[in-house]
Amino acid sequence: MRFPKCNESPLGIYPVVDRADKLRPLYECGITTAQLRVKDMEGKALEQEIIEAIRISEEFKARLFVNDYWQLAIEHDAYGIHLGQEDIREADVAAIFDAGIRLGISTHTPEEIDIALGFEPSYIAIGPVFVPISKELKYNTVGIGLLKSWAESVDYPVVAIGGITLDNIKEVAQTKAASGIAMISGVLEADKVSKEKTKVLIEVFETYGV
Ligand code: TZP
Ligand code: MG
Repeated sequence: MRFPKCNESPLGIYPVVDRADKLRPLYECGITTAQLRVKDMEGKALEQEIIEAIRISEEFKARLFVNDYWQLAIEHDAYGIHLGQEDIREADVAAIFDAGIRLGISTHTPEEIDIALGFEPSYIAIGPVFVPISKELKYNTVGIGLLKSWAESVDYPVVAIGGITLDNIKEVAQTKAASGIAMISGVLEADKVSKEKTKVLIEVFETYGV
C-alpha cells in the first residue's frame, strides 16, 4: 500500500475542529486543509456532522481529514482520514486504501514514526511541538530542534501539531520542516473561529513556511 502523498501543495495552516460549522469561516479565510475531530457525539448526530463537514469542504474544494471515524469517512467519501497510533491498529487500513482515501497518522516518538511509515501514509503528524493548549499532556514535547531533525529524516510530508499559536508559528514555519501546521486553539477565540487570527496565521505560513 502506498497512500497518495499530500505533497501536491503544502497542507498549510491545518485547523482541527470539533464541529462542521467552524469550517466555513476558516475556508472563507483561505484555509485549504482541515480536520474534523469530534469526541463527544455518536450515532446519527455524529454521522450528520461528518456529512455536513464533507459537504462544506467540497463546496470550498478543501482537503478534509476525518479523525477516528474511518468507516463513516469511507461511506461518505471524505478526502482523507486521520488516525492515532491506537486507531491504526484497529482500522481496516486496506479498506481505506481501496477507497482511494488519503491517510494521515499521529506520531509522538521516533518509534511511532517508524510504525506510521510502515503504512506508507499520505502524511505523518509530529507533536506535541509545544505544550498542547487543548489537551492534557500525555507525551513529552518534541520542540523545534527534534521536529526539524525527525522531519528531515523522513521522505513524507510532515504536519506539526501541539501548542502552536500566533505567538510561536513563525518559529515552526521557519524550520521549513512542516508541510502543514495543525492547531486547535490557535485559530479560536472563546471557542469561535477568529478570522483575524486565521488570516495572520496563513500570512505567516506563506511568508516563512515551505
Ligand atoms: N495531538 C498532539 S497535540 C494535540 C493533538 C491533537 C492538541 C493540539 O491542540 P492545540 O490547541 O493546537 O495545542
Ligand atoms: Mg483517534
